[in-house]
Amino acid sequence: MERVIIHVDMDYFYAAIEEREDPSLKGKAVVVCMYSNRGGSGGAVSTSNYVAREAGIRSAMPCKLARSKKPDAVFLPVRKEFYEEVSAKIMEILRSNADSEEAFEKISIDEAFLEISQSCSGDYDLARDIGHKIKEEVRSQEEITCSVGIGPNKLIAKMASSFRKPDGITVVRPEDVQTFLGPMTVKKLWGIGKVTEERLTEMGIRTVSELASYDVMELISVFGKNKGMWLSQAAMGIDGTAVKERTATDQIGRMASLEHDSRDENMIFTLMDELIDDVISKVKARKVSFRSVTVTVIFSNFKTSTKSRTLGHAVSDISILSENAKEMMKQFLEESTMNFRRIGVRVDNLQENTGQKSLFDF
Ligand code: DCP
Ligand code: MG
Ligand code: MG
Repeated sequence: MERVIIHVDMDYFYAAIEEREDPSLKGKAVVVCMYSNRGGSGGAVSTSNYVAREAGIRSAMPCKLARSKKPDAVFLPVRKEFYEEVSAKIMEILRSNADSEEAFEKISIDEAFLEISQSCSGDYDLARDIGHKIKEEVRSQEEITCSVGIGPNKLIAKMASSFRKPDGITVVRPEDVQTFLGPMTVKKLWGIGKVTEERLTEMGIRTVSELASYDVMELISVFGKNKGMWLSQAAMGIDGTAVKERTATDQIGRMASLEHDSRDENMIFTLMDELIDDVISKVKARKVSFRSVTVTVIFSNFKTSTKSRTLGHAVSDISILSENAKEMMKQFLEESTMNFRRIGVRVDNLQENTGQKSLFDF
């Protein structure tokens, strides 16, 4: 079956969250700034909404310069932890639309790839429907708009999502890849940096189609084997890399959906046992201990909630994980009335085992 990949990127993400939290900001220019810790007027723009962009304000620009371009804009400080929480909820919505748990790859705080080859059976009309469904879910659950790109691989999907922004959807079928990419300037090709762009310009290569028809051996002689090959393939719209979650190194966790949305304790605790077994076998394989346990519940309305506990000692013991995780899950059941959709168990604060067993291991 042909691969179909979706890339989703939130629109003016930090500023969109601030607008959502304070509706009086709507229609105004909003600039979210990362102020330097020296205080004063230093610092750079993290992002701005589209009203501010019309005034020429851009990410990474000094906040001072942004202020001079639009003195009546609202300047707000970055609230990274809060944006991370919103991001986690959005990522769960996105993940739930992928072919499987594993067919998902978050690539930054506001964007991810999902493979949907199976759910759309390779049909691009169905893929577009899934794209619209995702946009609607993100809008209704989190009041944020996003832009969606759909294509036969990650490279094309990523470039498609930025083609129409904000609130866009762009579908590039395999037969349209050349038409889509060809006229773009090489710097638009995902993965090409400033240095490469300049080198290509010196070689007289301006557009992606010029790069695609350039002799690959020449490219290799200039850029080396890997990069030269990659440039040539990317320009032809070829990208064989898989959608695959990057494993976090500082935590070990597993999530899974219940068979159907439910509050049935039997079903929930049975699934928890599976997740706990899995987490512990990874803990053992990596020869680490953990000092905190987190349980996540995603409710049937996609609202996400987590509880964490920090333990007195680092342990790698299944009974301690199980006891703590299940107590937290019981609290979730007591505090809520809604059905559960997905649950997760995670350990973090990892420490390498030194070889000496702690008391808890006996
Ligand atoms: N970000 C940042 N500093 C940068 C670029 C981005 O702090 N130089 C943060 C703020 C953005 C978030 O990352 O909101 C996501 O980055 P994007 O590049 O996706 O930009 P936006 O989502 O803000 O806007 P767009 O609508 O163009 O995607
Ligand atoms: Mg974005
Ligand atoms: Mg982004």
